[in-house]
Amino acid sequence: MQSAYISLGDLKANRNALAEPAASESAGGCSSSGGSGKSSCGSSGGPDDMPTEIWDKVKNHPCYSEEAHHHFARMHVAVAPACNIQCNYCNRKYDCSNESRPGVVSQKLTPDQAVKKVLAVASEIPQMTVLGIAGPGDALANPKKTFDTMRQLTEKAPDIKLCLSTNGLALPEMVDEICKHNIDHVTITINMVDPEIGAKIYPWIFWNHQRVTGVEAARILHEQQMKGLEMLTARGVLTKINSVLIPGINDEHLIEVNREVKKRGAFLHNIMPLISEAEHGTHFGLTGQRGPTAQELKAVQDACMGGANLMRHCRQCRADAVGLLGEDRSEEFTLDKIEEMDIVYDIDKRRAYQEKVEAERQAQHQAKVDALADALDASLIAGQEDLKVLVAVATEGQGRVNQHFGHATEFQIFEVSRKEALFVGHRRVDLYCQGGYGEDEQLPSIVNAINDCHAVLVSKIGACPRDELKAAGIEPVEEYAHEFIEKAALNWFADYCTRVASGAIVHQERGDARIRQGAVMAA
Ligand code: CLF
Ligand code: SF4
Repeated sequence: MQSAYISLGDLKANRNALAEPAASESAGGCSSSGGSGKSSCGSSGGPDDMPTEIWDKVKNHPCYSEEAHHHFARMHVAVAPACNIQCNYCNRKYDCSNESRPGVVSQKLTPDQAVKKVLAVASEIPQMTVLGIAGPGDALANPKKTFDTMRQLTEKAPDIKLCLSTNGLALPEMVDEICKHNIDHVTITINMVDPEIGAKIYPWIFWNHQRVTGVEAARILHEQQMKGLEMLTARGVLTKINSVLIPGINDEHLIEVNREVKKRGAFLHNIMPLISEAEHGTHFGLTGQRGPTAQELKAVQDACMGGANLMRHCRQCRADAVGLLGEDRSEEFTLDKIEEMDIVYDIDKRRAYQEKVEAERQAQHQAKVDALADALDASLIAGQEDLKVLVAVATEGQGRVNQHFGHATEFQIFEVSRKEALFVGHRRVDLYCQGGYGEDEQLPSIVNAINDCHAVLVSKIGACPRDELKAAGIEPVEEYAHEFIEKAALNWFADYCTRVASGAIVHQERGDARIRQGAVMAA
């Protein structure tokens, strides 16, 4: 059995410390600072909780807004193969077209090829609003290719938001260039603010033409990351911090990371589980370092609430991902297929389509607001004001419960209470339906993946998985097929509270769940 490195008591103590910031924490300057202490990212239905200019930057960015990620897509172009550091969780040699995780890529592109691919995707997927450069190495360790791509796109596809991610080592010297190309969104991966901890994550960095190792390497990296973050904040660039949760190394420390990045104006903090399957050949994978369980990940994220805003809907994308988060359409846009496409980049058509998508997203937001009133009433009647439960949802987009149980390769997880239906993560699973028949051997692993949930909301489910889920204590629910997710989750919650109040059922706590490492995306 795996040991739990994270003590909930310790996390609570740290969380209390977080709730009482030092006076110096008001520094950091930018109006985009993640200081509102919300439990998830800037995702409201309107600019009511942030300045208009920030809202304009996040409203259709699928990573910076949880609501937007149900409706808008992003794509990555793999123009940045080199890296200037080594992380113990990275091995870029491994490629598999069925595998989804950072550093994995099928085709590396030149800037010209990348631009052609972006225009091809933009003409086929009008809701694709963001272009990111996320490797497969480090975007800023390949500055010529990265900025050449961005420069061309500013001219040829002016309505697409530009985004990049970096380990931060080369960031301070690149901030001018980032601003010059109107790159409004930058992600920095920051796993530590203590070089002693950093030395356990980074074996070396390449700095001033030589390899530096140990604590000294981590110290340089840390200083560059903090300096780069402060410079971006001062220039009004929205920054997101990605942190990889590595049990036993930086789990409790990530609360300190959250505090430090908030102080420096980070807009969002994305805490992701370590992926460390041995077959990926990473140092951590080969030495048996495990990733966190679902409950461990959620405990650290919950402990950070009150600090920098949290992102919980990250899918740990490939460096050539295309589509909505959680889906991957990169196979439709290989270089040979693009050659045969008739590419028509029609900016007016794209705008018209995106306006329709935005209207749908506003409708989803309003449905959520309306359903909250029902949930509040029912929980009060049931005497369950403090009740919170997790529900799993099968969806193929548009923010609706619109997928069959057997077609799901991931479930979205919402924590429902009388106050909200909060997106808290997703769980990848093996496909149950294998072309007309159900694969019963998959069921135990699917149950394991959502074992902490009280219900699973689907558009349809067969008799066999229905019975097995019920036996495991998870309620299969079809009643809300094709409704907006939050409305469906809140309505189910209201019904659940009513049944508890009437004595029809007894509320019981659920157990932990397993986070599936890597992902099989193909059906
Ligand atoms: Fe890509 Fe990253 Fe930009 Fe998004 S991804 S460069 S901010 S456009 Fe998003 Fe993918 Fe998570 Fe990254 S879900 S891995 S957070
Ligand atoms: Fe891999 Fe990114 Fe780390 Fe470089 S910074 S070693 S590409 S994970």
